Amino acid sequence: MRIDVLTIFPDFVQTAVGVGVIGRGATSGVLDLRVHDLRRETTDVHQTVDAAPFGGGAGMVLKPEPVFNLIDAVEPPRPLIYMGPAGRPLTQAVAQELSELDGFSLLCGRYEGVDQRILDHAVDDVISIGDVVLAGGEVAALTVIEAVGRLVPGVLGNASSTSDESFSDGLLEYPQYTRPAEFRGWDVPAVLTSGDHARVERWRRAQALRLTLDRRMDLIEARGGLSDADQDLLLEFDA
Ligand code: JCQ
Repeated sequence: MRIDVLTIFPDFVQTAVGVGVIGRGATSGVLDLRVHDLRRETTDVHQTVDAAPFGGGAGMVLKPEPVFNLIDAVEPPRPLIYMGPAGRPLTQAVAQELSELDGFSLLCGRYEGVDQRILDHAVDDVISIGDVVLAGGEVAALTVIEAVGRLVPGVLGNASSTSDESFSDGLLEYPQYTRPAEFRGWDVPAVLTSGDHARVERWRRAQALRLTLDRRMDLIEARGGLSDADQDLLLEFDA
């Protein structure tokens, strides 16, 4: 999968995509990540990428020339997605859709905004990572790359599965424990060391249900409430 990033902070993005599973995906050739510097497509001596808004007002707006010049020079893969708080929300389902493409591109704007002609004539889609305002789209773009990249076949090792995790069945993830079985007087739940695998599975589901009920009632409602089996599980483990 090819992912192109159009940014005024290419060093930051390049460094960030070089670490962890995404970095290994790039090294192994499964991910083809190409970071482009919008400043290199400027034609003036000061390498100007932004200018004051027509009509007045605070802040600076990303100029169209560097963006369209870069698109003409590179022909980055479509869809070209603009990262901004006015976009459609990023969800695991959106990440899954993007992971099935051969490629896509991410345009990082600044919080003051970009010239509307970029959105009207170059951008195919706008995605938001949440109802929060960042100083720039770079961290949002990295969030998309990480969420999508790990779903691309060959990026995660065999040991890691993407099917048994939070959101894949609409519940938050159950608590995990590792050695030692006792740490500073805090014991691992006995069920996890009992060897009763069926009971472990039921306990995990009960814990996931309890956590989701406490923190994300919206997710419970989206599943149509608690089933009889769900309620039985909560009772079985006093969750
Ligand atoms: C992305 N969620 C938040 C780009 C405008 C008006 O503020 C803007 C901010 C950005 C940077 O991206 C985000 C963002 N998803 O803040 C354009």
